Amino acid sequence: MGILNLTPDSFSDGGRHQNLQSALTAAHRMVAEGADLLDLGGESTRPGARPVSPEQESARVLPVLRALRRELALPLSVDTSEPVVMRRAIAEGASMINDVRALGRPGALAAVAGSEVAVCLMHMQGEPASMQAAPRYENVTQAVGDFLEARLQACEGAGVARERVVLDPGFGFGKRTVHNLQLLAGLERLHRRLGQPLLVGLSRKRSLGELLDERPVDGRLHASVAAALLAVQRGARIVRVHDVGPTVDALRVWDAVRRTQENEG
Ligand code: HH2
Repeated sequence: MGILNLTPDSFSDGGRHQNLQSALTAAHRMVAEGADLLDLGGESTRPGARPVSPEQESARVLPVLRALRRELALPLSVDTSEPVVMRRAIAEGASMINDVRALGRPGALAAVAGSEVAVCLMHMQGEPASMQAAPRYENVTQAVGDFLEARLQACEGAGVARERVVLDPGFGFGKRTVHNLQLLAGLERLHRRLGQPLLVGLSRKRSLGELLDERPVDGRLHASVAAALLAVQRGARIVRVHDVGPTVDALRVWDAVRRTQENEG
């Protein structure tokens, strides 16, 4: 999943796409590099980010979604927590709603229930404005599993079949580096417990910088590729990444080894 941030303030690539053409060029590039789907976002969720209105978010995302639906055959996801934006995105042909608030806002479940889109439910402790202030867990993998199971049930209760649901542990969302490491180390267990496809987003995130002696965002490419590979090896079905080409290369090597291993019995 290639990330297309249409925000002025995203943590690693904010402000890059100030006009439609530049967003479309970036999307085409990610597709040429091997992306299977794209995730369009109009609200930054980085720690401390300012909220935007549904109108602003729609104005950032919908024109790009509309144009890409005409130009590309691959599925498009929209990263939003706002029911109004969800409904509009679905009407414009989005294939997935990716919600870092796991369809927790009033009206969000209803906004997707009447459609056939896939949904990604993510775990977050707190809200972006304050989530990194003091994240605490007794057992992060257990807590994330409990939350995602409950949200999956809420979806089913609202008429969203589990076949439509992808789950995401929410790396970096109300989690310290140690929590992110515990989650990644325990991802296989979490996957077995939940029994749903998992999406993982670690690309360029702060924990990777912290593991590399406070490396800034633009020096986290290799760490991001390693993290994506580790996630896929542990069962992630979708990895949400900024650097599609390098990630696809790494996953192709992994896939060739995996196939060979299977054939060798
Ligand atoms: N991470 C970000 C945004 N949306 N969605 C899912 N499902 N999983 C994630 O890990 C995830 C997400 C944050 O990354 P980015 O989009 O690059 O930054 P920003 O929120 O500042 O736009």
